Amino acid sequence: MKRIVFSMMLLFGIHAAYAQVQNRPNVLIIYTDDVGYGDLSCNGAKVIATPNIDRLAQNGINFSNAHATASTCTPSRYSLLSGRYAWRKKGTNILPGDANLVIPTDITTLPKVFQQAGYVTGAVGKWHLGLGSQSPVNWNKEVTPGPREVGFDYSFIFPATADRVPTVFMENQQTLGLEAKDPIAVDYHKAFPGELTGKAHPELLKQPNDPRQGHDGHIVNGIGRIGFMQGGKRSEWTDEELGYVFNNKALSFIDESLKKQKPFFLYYAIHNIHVPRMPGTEFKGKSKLGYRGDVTLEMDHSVGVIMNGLKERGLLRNTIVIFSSDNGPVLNDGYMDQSAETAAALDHRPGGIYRGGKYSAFEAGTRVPFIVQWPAKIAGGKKSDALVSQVDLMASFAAMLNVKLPAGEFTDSRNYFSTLTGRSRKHRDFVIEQPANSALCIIKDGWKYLSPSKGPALMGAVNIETGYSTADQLYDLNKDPGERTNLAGKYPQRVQALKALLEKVMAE
Ligand code: NG6
Ligand code: CA
Repeated sequence: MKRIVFSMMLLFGIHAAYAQVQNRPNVLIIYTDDVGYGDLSCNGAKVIATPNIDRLAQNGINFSNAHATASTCTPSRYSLLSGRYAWRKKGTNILPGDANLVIPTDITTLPKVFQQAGYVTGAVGKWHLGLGSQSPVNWNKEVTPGPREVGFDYSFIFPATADRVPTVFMENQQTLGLEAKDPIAVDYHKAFPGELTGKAHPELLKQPNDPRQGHDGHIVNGIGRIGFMQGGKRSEWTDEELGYVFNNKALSFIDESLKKQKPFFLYYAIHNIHVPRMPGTEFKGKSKLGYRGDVTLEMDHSVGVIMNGLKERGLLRNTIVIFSSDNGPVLNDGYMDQSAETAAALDHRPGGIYRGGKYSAFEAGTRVPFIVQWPAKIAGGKKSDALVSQVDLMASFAAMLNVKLPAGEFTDSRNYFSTLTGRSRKHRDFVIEQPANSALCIIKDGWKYLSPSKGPALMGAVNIETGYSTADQLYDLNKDPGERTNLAGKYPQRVQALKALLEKVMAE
């Protein structure tokens, strides 16, 4: 009898553990590119509607004080995936398209946390964290290390940005559609003889580049890019298809994970709304805001496609969906696509009430949209002004999954899972922001300190206020969220305290 009870207990125990694994939520991070806080209708945009993202907010929690760690792409992505501030590591600013992988392969990462908990992990979309360990990268064979070594079982990416060569897709770190007789070569310094460039042949361009900003190298699909490329003619993408291709790959990854009967973690890094903005044909001219508006509609549509896909597969209830952006907004970022003109004419403010934008130390640089939906556990329609940071996702999900981060391994990531899922109002003690020139800012208790730095107060071509100043700056974000009145002279002790805290964290 005893034996029977024992074996029943054992069986039950195994079953319970199995059920627990089965019940674990899927996790989908939709990480968009250059989408500003004010670009979404759920955050106040009036001249553009983002119904699919608004629905996420209606069914989840919309955060108004959430931060990317940097106001540019590579460092923000580095932090999200590694749980570490990028400014701790050299060479993690905006990378050229032929850079090597910047995330060390021997550290705990967000996807590795999920792998340890038995999840299938995938990365689809923009990468921009470098590939391989040898220079020049050989694009004609499997490039390693890459997403796999960072913790993704599956990857379907483009290497850097849509405005940088090589303009190809890579599936599991191999260039898609490559022909042996037409190998790819990439060079960021000199053009290949015989290859046409945007600089020499502006008449071939369907979207003119801004001559002040370059983007006049390799031409693919009638658009000039940064850098030069030869070969790989059959593997080059068509910009109008990027959204469609990535959506399909995201859904097929989900289907594969279902076949494996495992929960999934998908990092869906949507390429929109970064330049060059070249909407799918069905979105061209659909918005009032030129191509930037059109790709915003396309980006929102992608969210809808994936959410419908979850619904059709019966996965909506127990999937945690996080929608966010890697950095703040920019209008003219290298191409003359009418975005600045249309935004001005209709008074569209992509950064919302916040000052600055992409690249900048002011709030619009890192205060990004951040929405969490989880129907099984979160009642919808909530708003939160808790101070949260993308750097904390790794420790937060590790806590949810009961995965112990190795003792002795230093990270900047902290567990705020209960805040992110609306069960607590506990917020981050402080947030650190990294602008393009890496002169760090810190926010604590609603006060923001900007370190002094050299550099232009206005980035001319992109027309963005950087926040750079050789003087200390202090803003009271509660009373002055638009950072208009510098109170550093009035509150020197506050300045000293924030400076000291920043220095302490930097020295950790
Ligand atoms: C800048 C590019 C800009 C964009 C950005 C990266 C110039 C003049 N501008 O250097 O067009 O590609 O890098 O954007 O080259 S990010 O969102 O990936 O950080
Ligand atoms: Ca970006």
